[in-house]
Amino acid sequence: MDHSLKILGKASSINVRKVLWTCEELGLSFEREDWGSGFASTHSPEFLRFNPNAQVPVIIDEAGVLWESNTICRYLAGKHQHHHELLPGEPAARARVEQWMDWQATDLNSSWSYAFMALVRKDPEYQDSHRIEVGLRG
Ligand SMILES: N[C@@H](CCC(=O)N[C@@H](CS)C(=O)NCC(=O)O)C(=O)O
Repeated sequence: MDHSLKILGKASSINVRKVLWTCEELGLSFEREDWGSGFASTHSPEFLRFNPNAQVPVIIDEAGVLWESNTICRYLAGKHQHHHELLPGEPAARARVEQWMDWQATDLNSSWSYAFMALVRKDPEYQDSHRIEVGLRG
């Protein structure tokens, strides 16, 4: 089995899951290491070398290091385009894929992430009750 693709990031992260889902759709094999809160720290010098934003996912392959989940998904889909149509080349069809990816990463994510960090991750830095309430309303 070819393990030339390495994914850095815990599987419970939604942003890592996007990459795992893309790999599944494309039939790609990979190695994955657990990084992120609860696992190896993304603030360690070792990780910051890969992504100075201290966030997962990161991938490493023969082309180098890449971070930012949607960019990684587009890259993998584009690279393996010869047998899949995850990312169409035709502009209008491609735009319809990308509009959902951009909407998720901007509008959707920002509407619920504060409440998620407070109530699910229980992060002490996310304790503003008004912002939690707004997040729950959506
Ligand atoms: N815009 C980034 C966001 C990445 C992100 O928010 N990752 C979170 C996990 S979902 C993270 O790394 N948090 C820090 C940690 O878990 O230590 C992307 O889409 O890749």
